[in-house]
Amino acid sequence: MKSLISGMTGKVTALVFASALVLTACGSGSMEASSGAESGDGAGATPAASASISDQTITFIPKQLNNPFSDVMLSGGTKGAEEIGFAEANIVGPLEASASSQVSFLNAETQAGTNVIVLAANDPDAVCPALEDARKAGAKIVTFDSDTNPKCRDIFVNQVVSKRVAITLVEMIAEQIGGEGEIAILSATANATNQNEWIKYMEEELASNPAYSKITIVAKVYGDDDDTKSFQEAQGLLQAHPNLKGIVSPTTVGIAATARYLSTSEYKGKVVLTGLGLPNEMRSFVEDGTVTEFALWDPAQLGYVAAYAGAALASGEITGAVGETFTAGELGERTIEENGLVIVGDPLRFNKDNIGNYDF
Ligand code: RAM
Repeated sequence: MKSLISGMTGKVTALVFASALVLTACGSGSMEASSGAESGDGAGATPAASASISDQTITFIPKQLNNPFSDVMLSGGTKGAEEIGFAEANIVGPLEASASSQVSFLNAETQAGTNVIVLAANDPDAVCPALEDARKAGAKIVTFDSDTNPKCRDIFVNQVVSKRVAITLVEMIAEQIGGEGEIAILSATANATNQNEWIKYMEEELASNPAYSKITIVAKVYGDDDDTKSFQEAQGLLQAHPNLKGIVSPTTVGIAATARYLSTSEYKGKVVLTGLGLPNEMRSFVEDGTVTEFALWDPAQLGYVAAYAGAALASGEITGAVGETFTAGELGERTIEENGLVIVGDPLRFNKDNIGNYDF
């Protein structure tokens, strides 16, 4: 299998996996296409694969290239694509996560006749017309990390149930600020479907759970998943809100930039920071006492399951209907839920006691 990675610069890097020929030769045989039928569970049973994956191509489009979270997620995606035996796996994407930045990349995939497109949408609607064109041309569409409007894709592979992410974030900030005080949210881009879902459910949880009646969100700011902008937004929050007790940053770029700012500021150890972060980026801030606890999932698993979902769609094993099942390689069987949703797992919390066990 051939793997190509390209960005806005037009520069193309070709990587050839040593094991590609062997895996391609296995074709769709490695997909466990008959898992639903074997389980004998009736509703979940699906027909065996009909189209050969070894003739098909898959392209991953993250929110943006050069985001460490995307890099880990894509490593899982290409690992899955290689195991499955796609003829070719590509990674393309914009260098910034603005609403319409992915449209030209989608159009290029349609032109190229790509069979499976796996997309982390920067906006629920901006990509829809381009996705519709891709589907008309025969592509299967899987979203991961951040969904588009559900009518514009076949399946959304979501890391964790969105409400569960929000509840975990609220629990962590409440525990760390002692249950009361002003908090702020430092998000990614203002249009990101995933971020906005999590923020909506956080606000609902804070408003409806009496345990949180003394916590108030005083500001929501957007660092656009840009390190410098996130750093400046963190600085601005602390200047504008002298009584701020804590910041929740549900983005790996935002939490790392905020931690860097806090770690050398007068607020270190006084203003709490939690959210969603990569253990490898946050380790030093946990060790130096800037951050007590934050959460995430394994982004590689998200990419890996998305690759298998794409293969199951492209082979005809599943259609995206509720109750269908497919096997996501070593991560086992997954079931399609309401609204074409596939859930990867639970959030993990990282703190000084366990962060040493994780390497991503
Ligand atoms: C950032 C992105 C991504 C989100 C993670 C937690 O890297 O905003 O979409 O899922 O953080």
